Amino acid sequence: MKTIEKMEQTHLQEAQAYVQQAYEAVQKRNPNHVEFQQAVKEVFDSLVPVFAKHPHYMKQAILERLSEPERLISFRVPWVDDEGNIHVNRGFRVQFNSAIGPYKGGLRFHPSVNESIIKFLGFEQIFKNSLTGQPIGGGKGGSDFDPKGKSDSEIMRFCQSFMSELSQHIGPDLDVPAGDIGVGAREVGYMFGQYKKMRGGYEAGVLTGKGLEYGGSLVRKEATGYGVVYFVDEMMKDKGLSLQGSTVVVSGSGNVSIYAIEKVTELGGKVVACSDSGGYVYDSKGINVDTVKRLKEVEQKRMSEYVQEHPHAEYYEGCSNIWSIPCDIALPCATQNEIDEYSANLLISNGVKAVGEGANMPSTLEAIDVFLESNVLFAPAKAANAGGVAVSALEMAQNSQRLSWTFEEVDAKLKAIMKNIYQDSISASEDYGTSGNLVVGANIAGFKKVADAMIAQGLI
Ligand code: NDP
Ligand code: 2IT
Repeated sequence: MKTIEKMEQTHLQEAQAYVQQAYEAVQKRNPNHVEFQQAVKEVFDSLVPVFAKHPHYMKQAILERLSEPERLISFRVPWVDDEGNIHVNRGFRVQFNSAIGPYKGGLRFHPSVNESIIKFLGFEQIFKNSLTGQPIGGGKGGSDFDPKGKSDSEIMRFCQSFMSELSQHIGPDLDVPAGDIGVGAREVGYMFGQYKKMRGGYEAGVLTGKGLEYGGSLVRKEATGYGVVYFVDEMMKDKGLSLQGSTVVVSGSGNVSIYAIEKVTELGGKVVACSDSGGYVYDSKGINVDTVKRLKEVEQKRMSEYVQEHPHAEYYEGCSNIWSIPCDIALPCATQNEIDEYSANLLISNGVKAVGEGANMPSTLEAIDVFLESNVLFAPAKAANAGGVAVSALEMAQNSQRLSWTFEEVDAKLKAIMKNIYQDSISASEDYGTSGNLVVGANIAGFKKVADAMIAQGLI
C-alpha cells in the first residue's frame, strides 16, 4: 500500500474509533433516552469522514461537547381545569448550543414529551439552524400536557402557567421559542401575553410564530410545509425529475402537512392521502386542503370527518398503513419514527421516487438505510424542514428592525434558503466522498459551522 493511502486508512480508523467511543459515552450518560441516542447516532456516524480529513476536531473533544446540552431546565406546571381540578404537568427547555446565535427552537405540547424527546429535538435543531445560514443556536422545549379535548380557557391557563416559569430563561437575544406539535399561533399568543406581563416590556422578538397583528411574519405559518416542497422540488429537478403530475402521500394533518399539501397541489402534484393519529384518508381526486384546514385549524376535528363532506373518499383506522398507498413522493409530516424498515420497503416496492421529511426524525435508522441503499431521492429532516425555523429567524430580523416584509419578499427568501440548503448539503456530500447522500451532506454542512464557531470561542 502506498504511504498516502496507508495514512488515510489510519486516519479513517482513528475517526471511526473516536465516533464509536463518543457514542458509547452518550449511551452511558443518557441511559433509556432512546430517541436522543438515535438522533446522536445518525449525526455522529455521518461525521467520520470529516474527522478522518480534519483530525483536529477530535482533539477538541467536539462530539463530547456537542452532545451535552449547555443547559436543561425542567419545571413544574400547575394549572386548574374548568371544573376547578388541579393538574400538574412537567415543562422543559433544553438550551443545547449557542455557538452561532441565541438558542432557537419550538415548544411541543404532547403527552409523549419527556427529556429524551426534548433532547433529540434540541440536538437536531443545532445542525438544522446552522444549515439555514442564519445566526441561530439550537434549543427546544415543551410539556407532557395533552391539548386534545381541552377548552380554550384551559389552554390559556396552561400556557400562562408554563410561561410564568419559562419567562425567566428566555429573551430576544437569549432564547427564542416557537411552535411545534400542539403549539400554534393561539398558544404562542397566550404565551407572548404572559411573557409581556411578567417582564414588563414589549420584546417582540422573544417568540416567533406570533399573530400577524402583533409582530408575526407573513409566511411563517406556511413556511415548514412550503419549504419541504421547495426542497423536494429542487432535489427532483436536479435529477431530471418533476413534481408536476406526481402522486403524493403526506402523513399528518397539522401545520406542516396542511401547507405541504397546499404547495404540492399548487405546483401540479396530487396529494391522495393524509392522516392524524386516529387514521388516514384516501382521496383519489386529491385531498381538498380547504376542508383539512377548516377541520384542523378551525374546528379541531378528526380526519375521520373528512369523508362526510367528500363521500367518494375513504377513511381507514390506524395511521401507519398510510405508507402502503402507492405514490411517487412520500412526505412524512406527523411525528418521529413514523416510517420503519417495513414501511420504507413497502414504499420502495410501490415505486416511490422521492421522500421528503417534514417531521423531525420521521424515519427510523433502519428505514433511512433502506432509502439510502435504494435509488430513492431522500431529503432528511434537518435540511428539508428547516424552512420553518428559517422564517422564524426572518421574523426575528423584522422584529429587530420594527418593520414587516410582504408575503412575496418572505416567500422568495424562503425559496432561496431552501435552495441553498440543498446545494450546501450536496456539495458537502461530494467533498467527503458520499456524493448524493443528503443525510451525510446535511449533517456535515450543519456541523462544520457550529464546530468551528465553538473552537474559535475557546473551551466554554
Ligand atoms: P401539529 O400539532 O400541527 O400536527 C401534528 C400532526 O401529526 C397531527 O395531524 C397529529 O395528529 C399528528 N401526530 C402527532 N403526534 C402523533 C403521533 N404520536 N402519532 C401519529 N400522529 C401524530 O404539528 P406540526 O405540524 O407543527 O408538526 C409536525 C411535525 O413537524 C413534528 O415532527 C414537528 O417536530 C415537525 N416540525 C414542525 C415545524 C413547525 O414549524 N411547526 C418545523 C419543523 C418541523 P393528531 O391531531 O391526531 O394528534
Ligand atoms: O422543529 C422545528 O424546526 C420547529 N418546530 C420550528 C422552530 C422555530 O423556532 O421556528
